[in-house]
Amino acid sequence: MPIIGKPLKNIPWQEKPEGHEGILWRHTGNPIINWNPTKKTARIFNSAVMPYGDKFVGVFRADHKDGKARVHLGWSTDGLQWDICDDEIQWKDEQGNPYQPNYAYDPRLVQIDGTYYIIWCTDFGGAALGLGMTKDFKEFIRLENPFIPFNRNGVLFPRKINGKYLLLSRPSDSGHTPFGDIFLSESPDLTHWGKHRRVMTKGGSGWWQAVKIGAGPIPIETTEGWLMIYHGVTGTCNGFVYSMGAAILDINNPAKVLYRTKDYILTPEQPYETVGFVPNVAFPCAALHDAETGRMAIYYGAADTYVAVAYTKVDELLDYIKNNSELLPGDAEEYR
Ligand code: BMA
Repeated sequence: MPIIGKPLKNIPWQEKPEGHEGILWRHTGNPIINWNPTKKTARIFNSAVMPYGDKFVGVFRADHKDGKARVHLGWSTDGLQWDICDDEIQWKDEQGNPYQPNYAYDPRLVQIDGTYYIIWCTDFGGAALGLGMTKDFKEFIRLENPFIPFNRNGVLFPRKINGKYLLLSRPSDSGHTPFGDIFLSESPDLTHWGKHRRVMTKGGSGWWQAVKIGAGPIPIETTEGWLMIYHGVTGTCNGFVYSMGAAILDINNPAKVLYRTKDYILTPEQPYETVGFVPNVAFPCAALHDAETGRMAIYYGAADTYVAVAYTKVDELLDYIKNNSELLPGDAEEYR
């Protein structure tokens, strides 16, 4: 099995339905989180989960009933039924003073060398990346913002590569951003960032990713390279449509994309993806994976309203990406 990592015996899982043609298949109980999931929250979507002991922990994007996004903690024994705190995560700064972001959305969650890091989109005179850490999911410490505005979709690699932390991001504008490529930056200490590289560009023959692309779940280490699920956006008369694609990045230099899917691997089709607060959005932020069986459960926000899950097998997905790949002229441009 190609995943370089740990077994996850209790990964949520359903077998591929008979006759199903896509490389991903949806959980039959979707959506797993519905409208008004807690007292204070109107919608929970675009959220990150990971294993924690024999349970699962999640950092959830929760839009409150005042309309503003915040991040909340949640727990689950099966990865599907979630007990989500009604209050947002309480942060302290590095001096121990209370700190709350004005807004916080689209979190990603990763463990590196025994510490858990959360990256979200924060208000820093406009949309920028916020970064924080916790050792125990009880005390949360906010760290320096990695970059100046405007930027979104910060995704850390789950281990240092050549002694450096690596961070994918999508530089943007302060609004709904009609452009966007995936960039990689490195840091010796999670504070000072540089050696920026453009990994992947929007466009190509894939119209579904014509406007912008952004990294999704934490990349998964495999024998073929880093498996990266990402979102690709196109513009229609009715606004943006967010689909999912997948790529394989070089294991020692993830600035170099080796393969990426020409077609989307999932696009909004189901009612919970096509109808909601923002229709036609499938926005992946996390993926659980089991190194023993190759099973993978992708968590995605649907229509800016719900949390949904889709399944695949990593060996089959890697083969699919390799056999259905189209690299674009701008991909890994600064590397070449
Ligand atoms: C993006 C982000 C996401 C959201 C998407 C669709 O700019 O704000 O949180 O899912 O738009 O509305």
